[in-house]
Amino acid sequence: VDTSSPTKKLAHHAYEIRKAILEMTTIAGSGHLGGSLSSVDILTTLFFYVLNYSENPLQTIDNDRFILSCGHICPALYATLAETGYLKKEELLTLRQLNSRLQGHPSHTDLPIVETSSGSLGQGLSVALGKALALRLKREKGRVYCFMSDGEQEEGSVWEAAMAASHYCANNLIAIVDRNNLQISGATENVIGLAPLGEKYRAFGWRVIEADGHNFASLINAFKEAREVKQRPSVIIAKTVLGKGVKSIENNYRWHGKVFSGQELKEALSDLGTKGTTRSEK
Ligand SMILES: Cc1ncc(C[n+]2csc(CCOP(=O)(O)OP(=O)(O)O)c2C)c(N)n1
Ligand SMILES: [Mg+2]
Repeated sequence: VDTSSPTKKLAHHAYEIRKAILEMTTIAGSGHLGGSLSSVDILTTLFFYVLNYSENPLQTIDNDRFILSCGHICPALYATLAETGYLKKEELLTLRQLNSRLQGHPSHTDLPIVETSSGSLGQGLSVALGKALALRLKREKGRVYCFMSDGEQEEGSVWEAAMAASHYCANNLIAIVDRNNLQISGATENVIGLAPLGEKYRAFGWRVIEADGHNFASLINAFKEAREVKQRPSVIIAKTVLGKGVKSIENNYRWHGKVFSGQELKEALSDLGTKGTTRSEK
Protein backbone atom coordinates (compact mmCIF):
# COMPACT_ATOMS: atom_id res chain seq x y z
CA VAL A 1 0.00 0.00 0.00
CA ASP A 2 1.36 3.38 -0.99
CA THR A 3 1.12 5.65 2.05
CA SER A 4 3.82 8.04 0.92
CA SER A 5 1.70 11.19 1.31
CA PRO A 6 -0.71 12.17 4.09
CA THR A 7 -3.59 12.00 1.62
CA LYS A 8 -2.66 8.50 0.45
CA LYS A 9 -2.36 7.37 4.05
CA LEU A 10 -5.82 8.76 4.80
CA ALA A 11 -7.26 7.09 1.69
CA HIS A 12 -5.85 3.78 2.86
CA HIS A 13 -7.44 4.14 6.32
CA ALA A 14 -10.75 5.21 4.77
CA TYR A 15 -10.75 2.13 2.56
CA GLU A 16 -10.17 -0.16 5.55
CA ILE A 17 -12.89 1.60 7.54
CA ARG A 18 -15.44 1.29 4.71
CA LYS A 19 -14.58 -2.39 4.33
CA ALA A 20 -15.06 -2.98 8.05
CA ILE A 21 -18.40 -1.13 8.02
CA LEU A 22 -19.66 -3.30 5.16
CA GLU A 23 -18.55 -6.50 6.84
CA MET A 24 -19.84 -5.69 10.32
CA THR A 25 -23.27 -4.54 9.19
CA THR A 26 -23.70 -7.58 6.94
CA ILE A 27 -22.82 -9.91 9.82
CA ALA A 28 -25.12 -8.00 12.18
CA GLY A 29 -27.86 -8.16 9.54
CA SER A 30 -28.85 -4.58 10.32
CA GLY A 31 -27.45 -1.10 10.80
CA HIS A 32 -27.23 2.24 9.05
CA LEU A 33 -25.03 1.95 6.01
CA GLY A 34 -25.75 5.15 4.04
CA GLY A 35 -24.65 7.71 6.62
CA SER A 36 -21.87 5.48 7.93
CA LEU A 37 -20.28 5.44 4.48
CA SER A 38 -20.83 9.15 3.84
CA SER A 39 -19.06 10.09 7.07
CA VAL A 40 -15.94 7.92 6.68
CA ASP A 41 -13.60 10.46 5.07
CA ILE A 42 -14.50 13.09 7.66
CA LEU A 43 -13.89 10.72 10.58
CA THR A 44 -10.69 9.49 8.95
CA THR A 45 -9.37 13.05 8.67
CA LEU A 46 -10.31 13.78 12.26
CA PHE A 47 -8.88 10.61 13.80
CA PHE A 48 -5.83 10.18 11.57
CA TYR A 49 -4.79 13.76 10.97
CA VAL A 50 -6.36 16.24 13.38
CA LEU A 51 -6.51 14.58 16.78
CA ASN A 52 -3.37 13.97 18.76
CA TYR A 53 -3.41 10.81 20.89
CA SER A 54 -1.23 7.90 21.83
CA GLU A 55 -3.49 4.92 22.62
CA ASN A 56 -7.08 5.92 23.12
CA PRO A 57 -8.28 8.15 20.27
CA LEU A 58 -11.08 9.47 22.47
CA GLN A 59 -8.59 10.61 25.12
CA THR A 60 -6.35 13.02 23.31
CA ILE A 61 -3.16 14.61 24.52
CA ASP A 62 -4.83 18.02 24.16
CA ASN A 63 -7.87 16.87 26.16
CA ASP A 64 -10.19 17.15 23.15
CA ARG A 65 -13.63 15.56 23.15
CA PHE A 66 -15.52 13.87 20.32
CA ILE A 67 -19.30 13.65 20.38
CA LEU A 68 -21.11 11.55 17.80
CA SER A 69 -24.48 13.25 17.86
CA CYS A 70 -26.08 11.17 15.09
CA GLY A 71 -25.58 7.89 16.91
CA HIS A 72 -27.05 5.71 14.16
CA ILE A 73 -23.85 5.99 12.10
CA CYS A 74 -21.82 4.37 14.91
CA PRO A 75 -20.58 1.53 12.66
CA ALA A 76 -18.33 4.24 11.19
CA LEU A 77 -17.12 5.27 14.66
CA TYR A 78 -16.50 1.68 15.79
CA ALA A 79 -14.68 0.86 12.55
CA THR A 80 -12.57 4.01 12.94
CA LEU A 81 -11.68 3.09 16.52
CA ALA A 82 -10.67 -0.36 15.27
CA GLU A 83 -8.56 1.16 12.50
CA THR A 84 -6.67 3.22 15.09
CA GLY A 85 -5.94 -0.07 16.86
CA TYR A 86 -7.94 0.85 19.95
CA LEU A 87 -10.68 -1.74 19.35
CA LYS A 88 -9.87 -5.21 18.12
CA LYS A 89 -11.14 -5.83 14.59
CA GLU A 90 -12.84 -9.07 15.74
CA GLU A 91 -14.96 -7.12 18.18
CA LEU A 92 -16.56 -5.24 15.26
CA LEU A 93 -18.29 -8.48 14.35
CA THR A 94 -20.29 -8.33 17.61
CA LEU A 95 -22.14 -5.22 16.40
CA ARG A 96 -25.74 -5.10 17.67
CA GLN A 97 -25.48 -8.39 19.55
CA LEU A 98 -26.90 -8.83 23.01
CA ASN A 99 -24.26 -7.88 25.61
CA SER A 100 -21.90 -6.51 22.96
CA ARG A 101 -20.10 -3.27 23.80
CA LEU A 102 -20.95 -2.18 20.27
CA GLN A 103 -24.64 -1.42 20.47
CA GLY A 104 -26.66 -0.23 17.47
CA HIS A 105 -26.43 3.27 18.89
CA PRO A 106 -23.38 4.26 20.97
CA SER A 107 -23.85 3.49 24.63
CA HIS A 108 -21.61 5.09 27.23
CA THR A 109 -22.74 2.44 29.72
CA ASP A 110 -21.57 -0.41 27.49
CA LEU A 111 -18.53 1.32 25.98
CA PRO A 112 -17.38 3.96 28.49
CA ILE A 113 -14.83 5.55 26.15
CA VAL A 114 -17.78 6.89 24.16
CA GLU A 115 -18.19 10.38 25.59
CA THR A 116 -21.97 10.28 25.65
CA SER A 117 -24.69 7.91 24.53
CA SER A 118 -26.54 9.05 21.43
CA GLY A 119 -29.16 7.98 18.94
CA SER A 120 -31.93 10.35 19.80
CA LEU A 121 -31.09 13.00 17.24
CA GLY A 122 -30.48 16.66 18.00
CA GLN A 123 -28.96 16.33 21.46
CA GLY A 124 -25.24 16.14 20.77
CA LEU A 125 -24.61 19.82 20.14
CA SER A 126 -26.02 20.79 23.54
CA VAL A 127 -23.87 18.16 25.25
CA ALA A 128 -20.85 19.31 23.26
CA LEU A 129 -21.42 22.95 24.17
CA GLY A 130 -21.70 22.07 27.87
CA LYS A 131 -18.39 20.23 27.66
CA ALA A 132 -16.76 23.08 25.73
CA LEU A 133 -17.83 25.60 28.36
CA ALA A 134 -16.65 23.29 31.15
CA LEU A 135 -13.23 22.96 29.50
CA ARG A 136 -12.99 26.73 29.27
CA LEU A 137 -13.97 27.18 32.93
CA LYS A 138 -11.23 24.72 33.87
CA ARG A 139 -8.81 26.65 31.65
CA GLU A 140 -8.08 23.54 29.61
CA LYS A 141 -7.08 23.88 26.00
CA GLY A 142 -9.16 20.99 24.61
CA ARG A 143 -11.68 21.45 21.84
CA VAL A 144 -14.99 19.65 21.46
CA TYR A 145 -15.76 18.16 18.05
CA CYS A 146 -19.44 17.43 17.49
CA PHE A 147 -20.37 15.31 14.49
CA MET A 148 -23.94 15.80 13.29
CA SER A 149 -25.97 14.62 10.32
CA ASP A 150 -28.00 16.92 8.12
CA GLY A 151 -31.37 15.29 8.86
CA GLU A 152 -30.62 16.05 12.48
CA GLN A 153 -30.57 19.78 11.72
CA GLU A 154 -34.36 19.56 11.55
CA GLU A 155 -34.41 19.24 15.36
CA GLY A 156 -35.15 22.50 17.20
CA SER A 157 -32.73 21.66 20.00
CA VAL A 158 -29.81 22.00 17.56
CA TRP A 159 -30.68 25.65 17.12
CA GLU A 160 -31.02 26.34 20.85
CA ALA A 161 -27.49 25.01 21.24
CA ALA A 162 -26.31 26.97 18.19
CA MET A 163 -27.72 30.19 19.66
CA ALA A 164 -26.18 29.58 23.09
CA ALA A 165 -22.80 28.59 21.62
CA SER A 166 -22.33 31.91 19.87
CA HIS A 167 -23.71 33.83 22.86
CA TYR A 168 -20.99 32.25 24.99
CA CYS A 169 -18.33 32.74 22.27
CA ALA A 170 -17.47 29.03 22.39
CA ASN A 171 -14.60 29.00 19.91
CA ASN A 172 -13.47 25.66 21.33
CA LEU A 173 -16.59 24.06 19.85
CA ILE A 174 -16.24 22.69 16.32
CA ALA A 175 -19.32 21.16 14.75
CA ILE A 176 -19.28 19.08 11.60
CA VAL A 177 -22.36 18.42 9.49
CA ASP A 178 -22.44 15.41 7.18
CA ARG A 179 -24.35 17.15 4.39
CA ASN A 180 -25.45 14.20 2.27
CA ASN A 181 -28.82 15.88 1.57
CA LEU A 182 -30.73 12.78 2.59
CA GLN A 183 -32.41 11.41 5.66
CA ILE A 184 -34.55 8.42 6.61
CA SER A 185 -37.54 9.24 4.39
CA GLY A 186 -35.99 11.09 1.47
CA ALA A 187 -34.34 14.41 0.66
CA THR A 188 -33.87 16.76 3.61
CA GLU A 189 -35.19 19.54 1.40
CA ASN A 190 -38.50 17.66 1.05
CA VAL A 191 -38.84 16.72 4.70
CA ILE A 192 -37.98 20.05 6.31
CA GLY A 193 -35.83 22.17 4.02
CA LEU A 194 -32.48 23.21 5.48
CA ALA A 195 -31.09 25.39 2.72
CA PRO A 196 -29.35 27.72 3.00
CA LEU A 197 -27.84 25.86 5.96
CA GLY A 198 -24.58 27.82 6.05
CA GLU A 199 -26.46 31.14 6.02
CA LYS A 200 -28.49 29.97 8.99
CA TYR A 201 -25.44 29.11 11.08
CA ARG A 202 -23.83 32.39 10.00
CA ALA A 203 -26.91 34.30 11.16
CA PHE A 204 -26.60 32.47 14.49
CA GLY A 205 -23.08 33.88 14.89
CA TRP A 206 -21.01 30.91 13.77
CA ARG A 207 -18.00 30.73 11.47
CA VAL A 208 -19.14 28.57 8.57
CA ILE A 209 -16.62 26.54 6.62
CA GLU A 210 -17.73 24.61 3.55
CA ALA A 211 -15.76 21.50 2.62
CA ASP A 212 -15.81 18.60 0.21
CA GLY A 213 -16.45 15.73 2.59
CA HIS A 214 -14.69 13.22 0.33
CA ASN A 215 -11.57 15.27 -0.35
CA PHE A 216 -8.89 14.98 2.32
CA ALA A 217 -7.09 18.19 1.40
CA SER A 218 -10.36 20.10 1.66
CA LEU A 219 -11.17 18.50 5.02
CA ILE A 220 -7.67 19.12 6.41
CA ASN A 221 -7.94 22.80 5.48
CA ALA A 222 -11.42 23.04 6.97
CA PHE A 223 -10.28 21.64 10.33
CA LYS A 224 -7.22 23.89 10.27
CA GLU A 225 -9.37 26.95 9.66
CA ALA A 226 -11.86 25.93 12.37
CA ARG A 227 -9.09 25.53 14.95
CA GLU A 228 -7.90 29.08 14.31
CA VAL A 229 -11.28 30.77 14.79
CA LYS A 230 -11.45 33.25 17.65
CA GLN A 231 -14.48 34.30 19.67
CA ARG A 232 -17.06 32.11 17.95
CA PRO A 233 -17.98 28.49 17.38
CA SER A 234 -17.40 27.03 13.95
CA VAL A 235 -19.21 24.54 11.79
CA ILE A 236 -17.76 22.57 8.93
CA ILE A 237 -20.49 21.77 6.45
CA ALA A 238 -19.06 18.82 4.57
CA LYS A 239 -20.72 17.96 1.27
CA THR A 240 -20.95 14.19 1.07
CA VAL A 241 -22.65 11.37 -0.81
CA LEU A 242 -24.81 8.90 1.09
CA GLY A 243 -23.40 5.40 0.63
CA LYS A 244 -20.08 6.76 -0.69
CA GLY A 245 -17.83 4.04 -2.08
CA VAL A 246 -20.47 1.55 -3.20
CA LYS A 247 -21.83 2.87 -6.49
CA SER A 248 -25.05 0.85 -6.46
CA ILE A 249 -26.33 2.55 -3.31
CA GLU A 250 -24.86 6.04 -3.61
CA ASN A 251 -27.39 8.87 -3.17
CA ASN A 252 -30.25 6.46 -2.55
CA TYR A 253 -32.06 7.30 0.68
CA ARG A 254 -33.47 3.77 0.88
CA TRP A 255 -29.98 2.74 2.01
CA HIS A 256 -30.19 5.00 5.07
CA GLY A 257 -30.87 1.96 7.25
CA LYS A 258 -30.31 -1.05 5.03
CA VAL A 259 -27.38 -3.48 4.82
CA PHE A 260 -26.04 -5.97 2.30
CA SER A 261 -26.82 -9.65 2.53
CA GLY A 262 -23.97 -12.16 2.66
CA GLN A 263 -24.24 -12.83 -1.09
CA GLU A 264 -24.25 -9.13 -1.99
CA LEU A 265 -21.29 -8.29 0.24
CA LYS A 266 -18.59 -9.56 -2.13
CA GLU A 267 -19.78 -7.33 -4.93
CA ALA A 268 -20.07 -4.33 -2.60
CA LEU A 269 -16.52 -4.89 -1.38
CA SER A 270 -15.14 -5.14 -4.89
CA ASP A 271 -16.87 -1.86 -5.70
CA LEU A 272 -14.81 -0.14 -3.01
CA GLY A 273 -11.88 -0.21 -5.38
CA THR A 274 -8.38 -1.48 -5.07
CA LYS A 275 -6.85 -1.79 -1.64
CA GLY A 276 -5.64 1.50 -0.29
CA THR A 277 -8.00 3.72 -2.17
CA THR A 278 -11.65 4.34 -2.81
CA ARG A 279 -12.67 4.92 -6.40
CA SER A 280 -12.88 8.67 -5.87
CA GLU A 281 -9.24 8.78 -4.83
CA LYS A 282 -7.86 6.95 -7.86
C1 LIG B 1 -35.19 12.53 17.93
C2 LIG B 1 -35.20 11.50 16.84
N1 LIG B 1 -36.18 11.52 15.93
C3 LIG B 1 -36.21 10.59 14.95
C4 LIG B 1 -35.26 9.62 14.89
C5 LIG B 1 -35.33 8.55 13.81
N2 LIG B 1 -34.30 8.73 12.82
C6 LIG B 1 -33.18 7.97 12.86
S1 LIG B 1 -32.10 8.37 11.67
C7 LIG B 1 -33.15 9.53 11.02
C8 LIG B 1 -32.77 10.33 9.81
C9 LIG B 1 -31.87 11.44 10.11
O1 LIG B 1 -31.27 11.96 8.96
P1 LIG B 1 -29.74 11.71 8.66
O2 LIG B 1 -29.07 11.48 9.95
O3 LIG B 1 -29.28 12.82 7.80
O4 LIG B 1 -29.79 10.36 7.85
P2 LIG B 1 -28.61 9.69 6.98
O5 LIG B 1 -27.92 10.77 6.26
O6 LIG B 1 -27.73 8.95 7.93
O7 LIG B 1 -29.33 8.75 6.06
C10 LIG B 1 -34.30 9.61 11.77
C11 LIG B 1 -35.40 10.52 11.47
C12 LIG B 1 -34.23 9.64 15.87
N3 LIG B 1 -33.24 8.75 15.88
N4 LIG B 1 -34.22 10.61 16.82
MG1 LIG C 1 -28.23 12.80 6.01
